[in-house]
Amino acid sequence: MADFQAIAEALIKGQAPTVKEKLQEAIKERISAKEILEKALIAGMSVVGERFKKNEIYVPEVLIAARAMHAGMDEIKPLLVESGIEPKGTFAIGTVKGDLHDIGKNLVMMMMEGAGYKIIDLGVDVTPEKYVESIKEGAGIIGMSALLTTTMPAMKNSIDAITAAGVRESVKIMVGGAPLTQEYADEIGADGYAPDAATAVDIANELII
Ligand code: B1M
Repeated sequence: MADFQAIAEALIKGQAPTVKEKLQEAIKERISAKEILEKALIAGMSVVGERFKKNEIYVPEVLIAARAMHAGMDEIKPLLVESGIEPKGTFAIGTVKGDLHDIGKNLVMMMMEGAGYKIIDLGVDVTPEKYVESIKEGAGIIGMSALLTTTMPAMKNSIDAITAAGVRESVKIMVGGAPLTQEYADEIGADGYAPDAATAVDIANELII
């Protein structure tokens, strides 16, 4: 019988080879990819998110856990595709125009992937047009990250471009990054703000209901 708890624990500790090995065993036992995803990988990543939120672990540990999660995802992705399991939603994320900081953006991306979202990584220095294109490609939630006070206004420009393109109603917009606040998010017309990567998952889950 597959030990989901042991897989989740190996993921939390960032033990990628163990995660891989245990997943291969679970697959041999014909456990469904959906069950593995939910009970082992997502369960493990949500513990990582909670611990990160409480400052019990830091960026390096999260990155190592995310690497273990990716190793696990590689094993089950073909099965997920075969079984036609729909992702929770499509999340396109990028650091706004003029801004090259991507460590926080990548953490948010990994947590969202770990929570069952399909990811479109727009990268850094993302123009308003690129966000608009991602909505046309199926993104239901847009994530914008900014680390510089000088690039925060690019978030408003991007939201304005999305509105001008006539697609604002078909998407939810979440913003974050060290200089951001809930007040600023409200002021520029974002739907959600998250101070950290784990909260970003909670907010996204609320936004897609
Ligand atoms: Co830069 N940098 N940097 N930098 N850099 C800061 C941000 C700065 C505070 C340093 C300082 O002066 N004390 C300062 C900004 C000052 C300001 O605007 N008020 C600064 C500056 C000025 C600059 C340059 C202008 C420096 C120069 O060239 N003169 C330049 C700008 C380049 C550009 O972007 N155009 C620059 C360049 C760089 C490096 C390239 C050297 C490097 C980036 C490497 C990279 O990202 N690949 C860098 C770094 C590393 C930093 C610091 C040291 C660390 C940032 C970081 O990665 N934090 C930073 C100082 C600091 O914070 N101590 C600094 C860790 C990361 C996990 O946190 O990104 O906040 P963070 O993400 C968090 C949350 O904010 C949230 O979740 C994450 C995880 O919990 N979050 C979201 C982030 N995005 C989210 C999106 C969401 C939700 C939550 O929804 C979509």
